[in-house]
Amino acid sequence: MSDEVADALAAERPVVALESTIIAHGLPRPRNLEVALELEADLRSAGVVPATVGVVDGRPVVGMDRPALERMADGDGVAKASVRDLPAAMATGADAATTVAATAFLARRAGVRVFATGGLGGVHRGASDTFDESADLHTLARTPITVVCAGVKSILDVAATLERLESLGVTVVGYGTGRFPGFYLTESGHTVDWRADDPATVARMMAAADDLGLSSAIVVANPLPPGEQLDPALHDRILGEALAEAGRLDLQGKAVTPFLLDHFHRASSGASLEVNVRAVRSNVALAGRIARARSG
Ligand code: PSU
Ligand code: MN
Repeated sequence: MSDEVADALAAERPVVALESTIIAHGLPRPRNLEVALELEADLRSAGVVPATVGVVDGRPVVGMDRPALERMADGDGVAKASVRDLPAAMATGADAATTVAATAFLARRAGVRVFATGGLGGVHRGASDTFDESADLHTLARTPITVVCAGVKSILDVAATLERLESLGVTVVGYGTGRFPGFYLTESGHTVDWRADDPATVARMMAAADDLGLSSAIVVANPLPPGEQLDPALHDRILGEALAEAGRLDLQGKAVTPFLLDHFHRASSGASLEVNVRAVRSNVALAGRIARARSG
């Protein structure tokens, strides 16, 4: 843990965890480093300590410094680490960017209770044949942390992902909406059972989960306003092409998600990239308000 994060946690000041896979494998260079720094600056100006998580030279870090962020953003040899990859990355002294799963796990171990990202991993389309289901889901089932996201990535099977979140006992709450957001899109076409309209309500949900001794996460699904989403017709066209291309290349394992996101960013001439960045920034801002409501 960085001193800044350790001090903030000891004094019960608000801290928000950020993941590094989005930096290393989700966004193109050089925008990725700019975004990583912007997110940290946004939190600091809201009076919240950022804790970007990753593995540097085999050491899990909660609260990466600027040189570490630069390594995540520039390094060609940066692995993508879910929880199962952590022991191997540590033992071999690797640099590794952490996914939602690995970030949630490490952040929680350090005592950080609020985490912001873009979109969760989930059940991929065709998963009944491929079994491709993100480890994010299983980790959230056993990690008591609040994750603010714009839903799950729209490249996934959203309906199946929501079913799995239900089976796995993960609390799902719409922020200011009863509709589940669609990452690049304001809504996914699915509903949620619970909503919160202010950060204090989310903070009370966290306290209730703690009182119950639940070991699962709370997912706060925060939609982009309709005026800021990707054009839905463009979205659907690119998605069809991206999935077809991934099928032709016979991609597997952890390469699938970065390929689809990169295809989106290129095929939309950067429009999806800007939407992705807007969603992450909005989620980070909300996570900061939730962290403050908890400690205030
Ligand atoms: N959200 C984004 N961009 C990303 C991701 C999420 O806006 O790149 C990353 C997260 O780190 C998430 C990962 O955990 O994609 C999911 O990968 P997989 O489907 O291989 O589990
Ligand atoms: Mn996968």
